[in-house]
Amino acid sequence: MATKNFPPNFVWGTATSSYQIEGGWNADGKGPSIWDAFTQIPGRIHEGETGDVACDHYNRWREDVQLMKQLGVNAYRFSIAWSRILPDGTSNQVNQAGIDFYSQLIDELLANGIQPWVTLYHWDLPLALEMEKDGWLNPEIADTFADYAAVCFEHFGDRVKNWITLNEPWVVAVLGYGQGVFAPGRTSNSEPYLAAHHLLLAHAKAVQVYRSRFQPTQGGQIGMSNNCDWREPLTDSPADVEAAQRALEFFVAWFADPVYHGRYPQCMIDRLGDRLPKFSEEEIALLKGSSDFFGLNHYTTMLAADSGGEVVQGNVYGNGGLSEDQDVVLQQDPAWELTKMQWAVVPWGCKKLLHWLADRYDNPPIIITENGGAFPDELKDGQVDDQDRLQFVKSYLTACQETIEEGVQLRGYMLWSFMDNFEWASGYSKRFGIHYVDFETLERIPKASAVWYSKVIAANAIVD
Ligand code: PNW
Repeated sequence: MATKNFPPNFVWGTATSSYQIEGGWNADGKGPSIWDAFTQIPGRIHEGETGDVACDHYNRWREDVQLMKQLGVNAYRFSIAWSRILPDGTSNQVNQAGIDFYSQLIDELLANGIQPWVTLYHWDLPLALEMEKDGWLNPEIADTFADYAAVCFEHFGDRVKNWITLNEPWVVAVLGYGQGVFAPGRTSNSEPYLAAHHLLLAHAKAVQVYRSRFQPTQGGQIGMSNNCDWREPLTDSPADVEAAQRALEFFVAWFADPVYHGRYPQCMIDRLGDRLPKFSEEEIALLKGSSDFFGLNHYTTMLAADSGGEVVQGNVYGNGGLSEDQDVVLQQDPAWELTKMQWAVVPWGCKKLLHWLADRYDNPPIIITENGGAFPDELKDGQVDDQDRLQFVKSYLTACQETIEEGVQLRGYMLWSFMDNFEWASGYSKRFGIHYVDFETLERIPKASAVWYSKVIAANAIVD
């Protein structure tokens, strides 16, 4: 077998997010977030579970950094809990204990040769902003977010050189405001487009603050992480080919076209009428070119067909949110292997998506900021032999490596996730980690996939 080498300086990382791992939900002056509230509503989360303790990373961060060091990653992507820094979401009150927590974590990472990749927003909006201001539905939030971002740049930007403004605005908009399965739990067919609009403006304003006040002296990079799964036409009929294209435009181009081209995709403009807000000339100027790299979270592939005008509802917690606006029906090939999320394992879809993005956005530097899978891990004799996850990562990394050879500028790969954690509406029932977490004792155990991943990183190549 030919050695599958990665380019020099390839970014090898793992990823997590604040609400999913930290716990310490009200420790040391932290304000509540919409996820602290949403998890209290009976019926919303698997077995009523919450992130109150999660992996207790808030207290075990030193141990976690040591595990990362053993893994050999050169990057770690984590998110800042906005309400740990600003308890009511505004910069009127800064919580020094929150600043100290992230500051120490950043120092510890750097002391161990690991570059922090910091996400500013991974869904845990300060509850005060939701209750008092209507969260992402209020245009004011763009400035509020930019103020919060400035506090982070000011305190951490001397050491953090990689910033991600938003994690998966599609999920925030569609699952939070469309299907209502994630916080704040709203259901609507217009609010997702409004929330998305304000998310984009929040990103643009935070980037403006960074570029004007911090980047010139601190010299880091900033971008956004979008989730996108591949959409393969069900048949080669022009209608299905167009349906797959529409599905991708409603998925990722919704957020990436404004950033790279300064406008929404034409098919959204044509189909949504007044439900799609408009950008002013000034906003377009702010948005266009507002990312130094393309952050991609990628998990699966689905087949897309034209619905022929038949009304189809978006499948809950699936990948077809707002399908009714797209006239697209999604399905899986029954031959595909499924993970515990019922997401299909289709590495060639990753390849096709990377090429699609490279073509549409003029071959930008891309970082895969999430990829991984939930599998039925079993702890046996103190070990987890997760060959299924290992094969998953191997197959996707092989696709990535080939795509790089074909000229796509893929600069890094971050495995989701560093450890098992609170998987949103699925609670602790879905394990994505390469470290097993015993949620009784909070002990962490490297799985077979972690041992294998460390060899890949050391070799800078895919190994057996
Ligand atoms: C991403 N969907 O979430 C998130 O960034 C992580 O926090 C999460 O743990 C991970 O993927 C695994 O789920 C998604 O329904 C959640 O399409 C749901 C969807 C996509 C991404």
